[in-house]
Amino acid sequence: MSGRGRFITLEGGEGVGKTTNLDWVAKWLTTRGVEVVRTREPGGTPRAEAIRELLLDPCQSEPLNADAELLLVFAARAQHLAQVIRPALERGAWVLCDRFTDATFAYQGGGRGLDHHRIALLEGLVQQGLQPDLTLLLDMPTHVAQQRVDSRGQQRDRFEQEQNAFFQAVRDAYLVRAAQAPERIAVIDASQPLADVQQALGEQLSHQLTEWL
Ligand code: Z5A
Repeated sequence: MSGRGRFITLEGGEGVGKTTNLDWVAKWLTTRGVEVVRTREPGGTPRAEAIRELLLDPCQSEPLNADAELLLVFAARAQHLAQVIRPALERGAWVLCDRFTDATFAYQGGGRGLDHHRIALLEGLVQQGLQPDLTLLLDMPTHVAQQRVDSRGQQRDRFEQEQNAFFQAVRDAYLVRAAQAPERIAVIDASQPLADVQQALGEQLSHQLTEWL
């Protein structure tokens, strides 16, 4: 395969199975001869991972201002794009990223209630027109996803400590984005057994590959 690589993102609320399925998608692509760069947001480089720590820190002594949160997300993204995503795409590798800017519209827009136009302004500034070629949106009812997170038994980060209304607003915002960009965002029912989720992911990827190759 030659030319610019493809940029694929996995999205969805917490606990929908992004991390679990990222491995599977990476393997699916690798067995078809694609060089895959697996990464995540916020994060993906040492400095961007340091920003991630700030964003997820549940420390209650100083609340994080919503605008500061938004700017930190885009600061991490600018670094990630410069160090990892753009160089990989330019050399022809495919980038598989756990969350990207749809998460910002969902969490900072839907969840925090920030104005979408301000998010779009930062998106234009930082991304200079770069968008994912395909987004796989794992969707499921928030209370079921919460049960999955609880069953992992790990300490909850700053986002995971939010209430159900926040997660519902995030889910709604994701679904609005999917309805606005159906050619890019494929919605997958993540409440199914894992084998069925992965079958749906495989079908979506096969369909895209036929279009791209
Ligand atoms: N954030 C933001 O606010 N703005 C932004 O622009 C960006 C991010 C980019 C960190 O993300 C936080 O950053 C995120 C939003 C914010 N916070 N939240 N919430 P993250 O991706 O690291 O955090 P996360 O969404 O909480 O990831 P997660 O908890 O690791 O969930 P996941 O990756 O979607 O799920 P998983 O770990 O693969 O699966 C959860 C469990 O379910 C696990 O035990 C699996 O074995 C199980 N599982 C998975 N699939 C199934 C099926 N089909 N059936 C049954 N069980 C399953």
